[in-house]
Amino acid sequence: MKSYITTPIYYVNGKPHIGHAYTSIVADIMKRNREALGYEMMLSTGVDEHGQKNQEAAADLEMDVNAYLDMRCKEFKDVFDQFGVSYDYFVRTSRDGHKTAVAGMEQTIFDKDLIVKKQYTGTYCKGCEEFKKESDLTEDGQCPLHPTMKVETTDETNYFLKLEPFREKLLQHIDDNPDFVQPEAFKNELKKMLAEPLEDLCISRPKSRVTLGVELPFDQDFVTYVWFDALANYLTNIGWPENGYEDWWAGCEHLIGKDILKPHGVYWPIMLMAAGLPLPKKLSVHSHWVGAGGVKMSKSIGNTVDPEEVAEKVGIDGLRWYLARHMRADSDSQISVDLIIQTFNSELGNKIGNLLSRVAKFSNKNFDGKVPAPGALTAEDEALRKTVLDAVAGFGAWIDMADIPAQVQKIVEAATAMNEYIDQQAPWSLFKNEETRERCATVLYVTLDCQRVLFEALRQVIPASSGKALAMLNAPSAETPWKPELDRLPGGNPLGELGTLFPRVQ
Ligand code: ME8
Repeated sequence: MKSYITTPIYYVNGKPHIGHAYTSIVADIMKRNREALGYEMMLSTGVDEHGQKNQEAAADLEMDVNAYLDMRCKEFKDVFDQFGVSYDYFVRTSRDGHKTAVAGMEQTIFDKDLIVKKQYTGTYCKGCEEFKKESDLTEDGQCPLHPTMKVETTDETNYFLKLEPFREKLLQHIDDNPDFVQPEAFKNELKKMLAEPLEDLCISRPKSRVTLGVELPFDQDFVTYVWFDALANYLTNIGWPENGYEDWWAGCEHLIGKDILKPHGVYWPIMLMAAGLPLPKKLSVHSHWVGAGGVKMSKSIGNTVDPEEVAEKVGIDGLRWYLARHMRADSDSQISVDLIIQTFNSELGNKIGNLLSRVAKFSNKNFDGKVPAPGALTAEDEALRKTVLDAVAGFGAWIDMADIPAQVQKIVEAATAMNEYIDQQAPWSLFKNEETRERCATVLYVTLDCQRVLFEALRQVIPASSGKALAMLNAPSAETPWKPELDRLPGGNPLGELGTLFPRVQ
């Protein structure tokens, strides 16, 4: 079974920020989840190197455009590598094979008379890299998504793709395939976009304005509109138009933020239909991160969250944890360095890491460096074991993007239950008397084995720390396909080298 997950390819007109890190980290969590189920996986992420914004960003720094693209591309790649994004393919749209394939797709559509040349007068937003209708703009005539970038007036001849002939067919596809766009709120938004007749989509830019792009195969005075070129990455990454891409494509899921629902939900499916190609399996849409108090993140307010700065404080997994845990499915979620640190200390530090340290260190000291061997189990032991097994069950099954926070929440609840169990059972007191020492060993064993189960599941979310925790427990390697099971930590087994998993951050 094959599953192909894609992230958006990000504009390189600035440094990578928390939003970019988010979609790629979530994609990585989903890849690890499916790998644990035994799927053969492909994950693509990368950068969108064409278009006017990137071209102007290079000019602003007075840099050669190729040197600029190389520099930014490396910054994005470094962030994804640092945060453990296990991509199989890093996209650069400047790649020759990609450009040839894009031109091929355009020629196919052109030959079907679905592309027309005409004059256009109107407004253009560089932020969106899109022509705007008056109804798309705010009262003072600006783009609501890019209020600080002034929209420009253009009067140009360009090439346009006809969208309207495909609108009904696309609506039908959405209705016939209930999982095609998720969550429901975004599906409804998309259906609203498709409720009215669609205007033709401008798919070219004159070279007099934009040079950074793929030349049109049928008119060398133009480059391809950056969105047409960028969307095609999803196919060119897996080798299209050569054979061999089909199985990956059949299992393709695009992850995107809500800001780019229209290009992915309207333009891309119609481009594919126009080219005579099948549609991807699924479009999973997430909301946005905003600053504390619900304020949009901006450099001038000073409420942006720099992934590298956060990683210096709470580590890679501290950030991965917050991102996995706190994104809400269909409304914006708050993020700030303080919120990340608070969550790190209270959940990873106090609830999860501390318990492992306390129990493993106590076992190490009093049971000869070994996992204590258990005696008979009580009802309380069985109750905890069932709670933990139920809590991690979701990680042994397919997790949709929108369901990740709820699954992580269950892990927190299981960790709370483990802390309560330890407080009630008080193995430290049980150890003091000879006659309760066996009971002490059982309590420690139950806790350590439950922690093994918990960290086996958490490999999907915080892989590096979970690997360390499992090494401290000296747990046998988990099998693939993975399913949560009790009693795989042998009693009497030596413990590994112990340490502090999540050192407290002030
Ligand atoms: O749109 N919260 O690139 P882009 C969550 N090149 N996610 C966020 C976010 C936030 N505050 N800000 C950005 C482009 N993102 C095109 C894409 S794809 C064929 C071409 C994430 O650099 C989210 O995934 O503007 C969003 O959709 C994407 O970055 C936009 O990245």
